[in-house]
Amino acid sequence: MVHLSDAEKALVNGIWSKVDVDKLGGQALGCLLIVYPWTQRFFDSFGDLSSADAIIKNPKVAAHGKKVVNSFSEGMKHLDDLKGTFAQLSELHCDKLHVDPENFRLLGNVIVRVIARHLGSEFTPQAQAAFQKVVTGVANALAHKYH
Ligand code: HEG
Repeated sequence: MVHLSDAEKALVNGIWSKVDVDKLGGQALGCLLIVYPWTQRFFDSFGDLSSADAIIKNPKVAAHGKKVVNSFSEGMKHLDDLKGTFAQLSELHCDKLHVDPENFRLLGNVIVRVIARHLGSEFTPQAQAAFQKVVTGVANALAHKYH
């Protein structure tokens, strides 16, 4: 379980309010598929993923990234109950989608990287540390129902 102090919660909420969630989603999923190409195996119905350029321009990547990061954003509203918030999605990713939970950690790290790219020095080391706790917490919550 991760615990955030009130000060850390204020930091992550401040950062999140500056992020364009829909755009971040497509960029983060695109980045995941480019930097960790083995993650492409879950998305063989998405069409052309043959190059970084194709991935960035692929509308299905943008749409799915938007869906995923909007769901992540729900978690931002329930920082004290991430396990409850993601329980059903954890079951879905385990039982139906067969996504290895290591991928949740990779996506979390990529989300942090994309935010850093957008916000630059505004994303202070303190805010990054707090945000890293959130992505770890979400990844743990999504992995919680695996068996
Ligand atoms: Mg997952 C579907 C959320 C990481 C692979 N993911 C979904 C859906 C949501 C979601 C809300 C739609 C569920 C539905 O249709 O009911 N995913 C979600 C979150 C995170 C995550 C919150 C992490 C922050 N997902 C993730 C990762 C992979 C993955 C890392 C694989 C590398 N998700 C995946 C696949 C689907 C979903 C293959 C089904 C896509 C489809 O065919 O529609």
